[in-house]
Amino acid sequence: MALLPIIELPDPRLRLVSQPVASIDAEIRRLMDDMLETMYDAPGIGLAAIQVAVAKRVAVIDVAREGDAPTPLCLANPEIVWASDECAAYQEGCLSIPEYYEDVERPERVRVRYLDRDGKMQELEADGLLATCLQHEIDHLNGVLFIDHISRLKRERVIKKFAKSARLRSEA
Ligand code: GNR
Ligand code: NI
Repeated sequence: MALLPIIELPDPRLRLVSQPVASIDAEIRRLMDDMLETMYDAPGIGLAAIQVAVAKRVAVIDVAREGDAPTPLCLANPEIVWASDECAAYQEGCLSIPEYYEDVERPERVRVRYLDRDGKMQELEADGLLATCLQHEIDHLNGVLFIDHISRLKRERVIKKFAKSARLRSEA
């Protein structure tokens, strides 16, 4: 297993649309395992492959609370097949936008179809934090970030802040 570097705003690769996985082979399983290790180390509750600069439709999630038994979830080609009309707001964060948190409103419940680590087609219905995280990760696979769901003023402010710190770092 290996820790992978996580790319951050304003890296333009975060805006790529990731490519579907043809089959779950050893390379994809290794990617999933490395992503889980990277996510637990961060620590985070989800990670999309594009965050480690791999433009494949792969994500990992574990919303178990610290101290509880881990519940790792590996998803390839995840798709929302149903979303509730009711919405819920959660304070979201993103490992690619460190230390920035904002409320985002999304459907409260979703049903997601995906291939698991064994290449088996699965369906999962979720609410609460898991529903939020599934939607956040599927957004990443489409080049969408949680800041795309907040006000333009707040979004432009955070993009500017990260662009400036990247510039200062490159000048240092
Ligand atoms: O660690 C994470 N926490 C989080 C909190 C609320 C909603 C979504 C998330 S996902 C985030 C990790 C991440 O950036 N995944 O892409
Ligand atoms: Ni994220």
